[in-house]
Amino acid sequence: MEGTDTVSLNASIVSPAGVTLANSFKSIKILDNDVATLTLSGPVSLSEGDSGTKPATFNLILNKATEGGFTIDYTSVDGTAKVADNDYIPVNSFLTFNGTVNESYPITVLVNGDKNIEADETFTIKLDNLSNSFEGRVTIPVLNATGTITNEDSETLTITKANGAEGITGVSYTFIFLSGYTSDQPIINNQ
Ligand SMILES: [Ca+2]
Ligand SMILES: [Ca+2]
Ligand SMILES: [Ca+2]
Ligand SMILES: [Ca+2]
Repeated sequence: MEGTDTVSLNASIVSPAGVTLANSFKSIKILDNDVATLTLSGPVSLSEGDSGTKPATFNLILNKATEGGFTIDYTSVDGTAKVADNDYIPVNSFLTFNGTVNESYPITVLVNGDKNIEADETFTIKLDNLSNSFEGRVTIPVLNATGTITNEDSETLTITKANGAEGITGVSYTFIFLSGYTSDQPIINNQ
């Protein structure tokens, strides 16, 4: 795939004598009708883990060669997964394509493991600011893809009587998770 080419014609009449061209320079544009597609892979789903990080990898693939390179920006956006909740490490950068066929680059988001009892949570990778669309002939059918962090944390709530002896009114209880688990939702006790 290439840009629009302009070809110049320099024509003149050799015979018969006395015939001239009104305009000996003509240029014609050769419109390139090839189209190339940038495809963002996804959605991605992965199990969260309890510690460290795990990569959630999206790939951006160019299916045809372009005449010249270009860049495109990408960023992560909170959904129910939140950077502020340490669910994942945000990304905000760009990829540089040279313009070769089947050129592909990964976009990797590191998901933080934790022992927080949560719902399955999502974030989104968004593409923006294609630096050269080659007059609209590089297309991006899907501009964003979802990452789902599957929560695998669960724990039994342990209830311990805190102040002891039988017959005492106003007994209090302690509710704890063993093994260092936490919950990002309030624990509702109907008793
Ligand atoms: Ca976990
Ligand atoms: Ca969370
Ligand atoms: Ca989490
Ligand atoms: Ca969790």
